[in-house]
Amino acid sequence: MPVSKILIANRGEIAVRILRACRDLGIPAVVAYSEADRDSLAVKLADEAICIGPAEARRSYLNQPALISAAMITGCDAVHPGYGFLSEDATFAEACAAHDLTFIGPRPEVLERFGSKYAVRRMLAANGLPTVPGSTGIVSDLRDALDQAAQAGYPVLLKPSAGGGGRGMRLVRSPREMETSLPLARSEAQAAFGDDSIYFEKWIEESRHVEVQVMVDQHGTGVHLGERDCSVQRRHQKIIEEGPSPAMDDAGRERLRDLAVRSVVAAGYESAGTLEFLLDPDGNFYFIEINCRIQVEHPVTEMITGLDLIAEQIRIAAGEPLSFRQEAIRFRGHAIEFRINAEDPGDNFAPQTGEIESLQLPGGPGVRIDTHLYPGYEVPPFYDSLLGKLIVWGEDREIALARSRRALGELEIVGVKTNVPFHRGIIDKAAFLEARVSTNLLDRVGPAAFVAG
Ligand code: MV4
Repeated sequence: MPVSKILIANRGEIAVRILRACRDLGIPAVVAYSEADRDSLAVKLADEAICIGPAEARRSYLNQPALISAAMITGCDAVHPGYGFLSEDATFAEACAAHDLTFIGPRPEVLERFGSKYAVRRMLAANGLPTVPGSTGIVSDLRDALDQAAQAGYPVLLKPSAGGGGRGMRLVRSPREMETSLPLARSEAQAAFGDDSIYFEKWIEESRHVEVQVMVDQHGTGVHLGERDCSVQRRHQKIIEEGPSPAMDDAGRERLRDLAVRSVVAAGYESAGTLEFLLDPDGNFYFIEINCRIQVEHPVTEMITGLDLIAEQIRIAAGEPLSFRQEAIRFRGHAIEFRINAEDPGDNFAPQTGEIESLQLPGGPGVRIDTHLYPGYEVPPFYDSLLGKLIVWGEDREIALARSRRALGELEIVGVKTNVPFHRGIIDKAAFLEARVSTNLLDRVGPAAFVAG
């Protein structure tokens, strides 16, 4: 479990964020980069960097032998996978362990156990978490699916057990739709995840997406760090996240946070993790899935707690006990995160690439920017479109919103189209201001649009 030098096996803003945590902890770090990221900010800021392969992620950031060799060549004893890529890959965590490298995340056997969405749902339900009514297991065949859906009642949402984040889900409104959708969902799941196991849940109307951040050490002590509300999404991509949830009262919040941490500790989870819930209009919450990694939106939690989640995640992987107790965590104010993407809101959010000609970042009280951009940086076409995050804090939601307006006004990225104008629009929409955002894709886009993506 030693952690005395860390290989950062990721790119973009999260590579920079991890590097900063390493600096603050006094731990040397090595940035692993693809040929396309040679001129990246993480490489520029790093003490040491090593090329792990060509641009294509399969051959670099997903190339396990290349990453393990890079760690060994540079004398690292730990690997931080960031989010995405290999961050929840039990095989990679196992390969790290086999080479005496500490994987900064849950230990491989824990990742393995939390890898099946359906199994996790059952395990956490057994530990006291409310889940959405639905199939009692993986559906075996069409007959079984029809029988179980008739029991649960339509509409239902088919979910691949090996998937995550909404990928491959399908809405089914009738037995006839089940007949066509189940085989399609199966073959999609097989193609996308190499596993065609499908389960289903009743569709929750007008739900919000609320998630609880937890931290559990290897000695079985866990804390929650509050919840985030991620109800502003587009094609299952979160766009704006905030905390605390503006849709919950203090009693509901307390119950959710407490149940979440108690159930994962009982189930043997460890490291940083996030439990996702749907919140219905009556204030009922239902567990849907767990993310076994640090998430894009972790700064929301850092802003309202004043803690460094990456540093804590590293300490946990090193076998240290949690550095704070639940009672010592003070929640203060409200934070909102805006994901800044290289995409054109005027062209159906098509991904953009090109050179950042100039960059003007906002500042002042309550404003944090996590980005890998610099003037002259070339946004490569090979990866996701996240350019960075603007995170704004205020004593309450009103103040945070006012500061967000100010900060979004100051932010200017020239050279590549971004979704900044879209954020400026959203922030003044009544639905967002009054926290009435929810999804009812059933009415809004229909089932045809509700497929992988
Ligand atoms: C649901 C749902 C309604 N009913 N599950 C899961 C992953 C996430 N990206 C979206 N997920 C949903 N799961 C049941 N049983 C609706 C969604 C959903 C959603 C939820 C909250 C906020 C925005 C959303 C956008 C699309 C789908």
